[in-house]
Amino acid sequence: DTAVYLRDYQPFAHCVDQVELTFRLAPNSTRVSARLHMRPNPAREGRHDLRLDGEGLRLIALMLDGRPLDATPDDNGLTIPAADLPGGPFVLETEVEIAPEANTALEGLYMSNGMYCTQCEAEGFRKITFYPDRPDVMARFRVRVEGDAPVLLSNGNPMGAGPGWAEWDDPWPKPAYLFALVAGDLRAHGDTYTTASGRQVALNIWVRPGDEHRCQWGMDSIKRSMEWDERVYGREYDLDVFNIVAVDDFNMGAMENKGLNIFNSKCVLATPETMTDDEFARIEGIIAHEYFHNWTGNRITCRDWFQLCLKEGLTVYRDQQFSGDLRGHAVKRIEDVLALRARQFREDQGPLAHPVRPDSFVEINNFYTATVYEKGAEIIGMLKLLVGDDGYQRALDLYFNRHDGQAATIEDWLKVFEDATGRDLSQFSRWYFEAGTPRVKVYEAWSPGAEGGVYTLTLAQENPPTPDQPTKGAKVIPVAVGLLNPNGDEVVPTTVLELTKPVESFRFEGLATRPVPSILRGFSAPVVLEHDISTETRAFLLAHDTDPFNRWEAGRALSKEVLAAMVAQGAPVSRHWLSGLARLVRDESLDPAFRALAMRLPSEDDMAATLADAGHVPDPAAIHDARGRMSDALAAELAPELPGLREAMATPGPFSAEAGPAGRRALANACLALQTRLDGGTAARAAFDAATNMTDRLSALVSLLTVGQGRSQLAAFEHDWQGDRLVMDKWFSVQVLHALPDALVDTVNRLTARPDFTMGNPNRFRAVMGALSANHAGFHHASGAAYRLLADWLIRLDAKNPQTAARMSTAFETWRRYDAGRQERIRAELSRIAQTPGLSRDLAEMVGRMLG
Ligand code: BAL
Ligand code: ZN
Repeated sequence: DTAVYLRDYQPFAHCVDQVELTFRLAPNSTRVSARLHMRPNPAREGRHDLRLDGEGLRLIALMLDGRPLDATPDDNGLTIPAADLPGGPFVLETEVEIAPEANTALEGLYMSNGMYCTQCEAEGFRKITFYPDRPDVMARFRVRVEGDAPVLLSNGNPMGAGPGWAEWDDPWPKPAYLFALVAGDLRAHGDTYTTASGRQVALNIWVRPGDEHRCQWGMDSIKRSMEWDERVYGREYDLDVFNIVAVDDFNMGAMENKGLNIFNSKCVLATPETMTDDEFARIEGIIAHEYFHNWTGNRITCRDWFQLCLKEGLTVYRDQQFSGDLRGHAVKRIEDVLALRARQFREDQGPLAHPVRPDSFVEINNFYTATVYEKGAEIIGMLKLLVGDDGYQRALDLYFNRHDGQAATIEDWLKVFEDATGRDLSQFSRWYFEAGTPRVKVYEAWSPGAEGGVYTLTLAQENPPTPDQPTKGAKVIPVAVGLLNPNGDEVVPTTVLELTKPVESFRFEGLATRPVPSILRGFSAPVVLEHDISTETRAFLLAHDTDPFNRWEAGRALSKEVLAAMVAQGAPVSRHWLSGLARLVRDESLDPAFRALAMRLPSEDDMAATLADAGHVPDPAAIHDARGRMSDALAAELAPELPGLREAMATPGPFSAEAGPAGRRALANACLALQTRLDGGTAARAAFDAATNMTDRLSALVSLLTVGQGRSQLAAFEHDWQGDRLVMDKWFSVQVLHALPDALVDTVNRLTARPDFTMGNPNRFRAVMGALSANHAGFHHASGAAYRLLADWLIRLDAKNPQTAARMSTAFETWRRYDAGRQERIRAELSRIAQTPGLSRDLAEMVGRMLG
């Protein structure tokens, strides 16, 4: 058993007070010298061996208090016996050699386009030097970088630089996973920010020469994030410089290294011509996320990796609040819930389900999941609802005061809320420790009376079994409810009901007429709501609900019901749905972004999940066809208005990526997609030619591809952008995503045969292989050819980059939803992967869990 267990946690036997690192950079022979100022940890009695982590390091020299020491590393590190250590403080010095150019896993120190960069979370620092690579060991780092690159960066404040060298000092103790180093021919887009207390901070976004003009939006986003965190959470920045570097080859979106955030270039570089509105919004959110980590993650970090949600759930929650404040809460909430259901509910429903705070893992990289991040954020939203805005603020102030400079746990986090608000959170804590999506069933009763009627809402919760957790206790579920009268007026405004028992009833008295309930407003808890209501009632809520989330949700539920009936019973497109949705799309009093979201039909994967949940075996081809017919029907319903609506949504003047104009473009382009189903592509071709920004250009292209057209536009797009990696990722991706099911495998094979397809760049790999599995009907083609193709590529990638291969294997996590033939084909591919000689621990753990 190679698993690590939470129950085995012990503090590290030694403390590291100060680290001095010197890097002499060379692509194949970088020398790293480390001086660790250490002492025994008073929290651990007795004398202990010193165990340092280390992987792939060639040990050149080892000294203790200035004297050479003889010790031989094993595969995972180096042990210095207690007998060799003095009883008090000591200095351990090591020198190792590493080869950044040979590092294709993109973990530790590696090279990307001739530039040195690092990724240390979670356990990459051990690939740089021998060190206690665990988050509860926090130390001050001083770093000297020597190399022939013009720019040499590390964490903290600059202490001096000259030709071929630079020194950095980080005054804030930090765990090794926050270490960073970047060296290369970089150019800065610079600015400054003055904090509330008057600290002048130099801001820089470092990019490859030629990319300087793509940094303005990122810089604006940094300043907005800094101002927001001061205003909303009272948190200021704490160094003299804040650096961001854009890197092309990166496994994640971005990384919050102290004072030196490293970003996947896709998540920071933006111009109107190269990035879509969705990407602009995402960049703003990710910059905020990494910046907010400075307090929630860096100043207060995690005791061990089981506590990952402590920093990630909270930081996602904070970036969601930020984006909601800047871009509108209703639309942001809908987008977040769409993502939560598409990724986290899907995870909870399959073999990879795990608690927000897991209690064991084989490879921690496999736990950077939607459950830890997004469900982790949902839990914080629920806590805030339960303790109120004031209680939340008091708890957060206490958290920062009590735990600043510490490596904390979820127990510490909950205790802060208990101490600040007096609330007992022992039952609530189940949200962290138990996997699975609770289901809440709704029953209604109405008794009229002379003094006014009584309406009773009965809520029953179920907590379904998940791997290793067959039974669970009742959760504390905040259910936000409002009541409407038959005219659509709100008679009971939003009230938060606290469901704590398996079944509970809530009474509303003095009502003149039987109300229509609007339940789980704002998606107040991450649960599946089961409420048998008529199509008419859903249409009523779609027309009248005063809660914008639930108004959208009513339309969504209706769309799913209609689509399910079309797939399962061959039913026609419902008139109720068509007229209700069309009315909403026409309603000029509503935010265009909201109308565009309402027009978006449930994804094919979402429909497969919904059908499986209702006890059907989903047929991917039938879902694809029915969804197409639904779009055709909506297009026909709105046909006369589509051109006018698009015109009304025009955004003249200079481009702005703010929420207002982006929402107008979203609605215009949703209309264009429908128009293309009616006019043979005339409008989309014209829109493609006329487009002055990537949002409009790509939308026109996708509209054409969706109806089997767009060849010449693809060629034009390639001609214009062939030298631009980030834009070409989109070109690769849309062809795969919108390939007809029968043509998917050929499309992928054609694209992967091109010289500009490479496994070395995770963005390019994901652009093709991520789209392969996201093309639901094509991926689940009955032949199983797409399953085989993805498995082949995952096996190939695993040999170079296990982390990305393992993450992309989740394409198979839904396999038990489908029919016996598809199940057998996927199982065969998973088994084939599992039996591959030399498979990484990362991918082995994932396929092992999926096979169950
Ligand atoms: N800590 C890994 C990247 C992120 O969540 O910000
Ligand atoms: Zn994060």
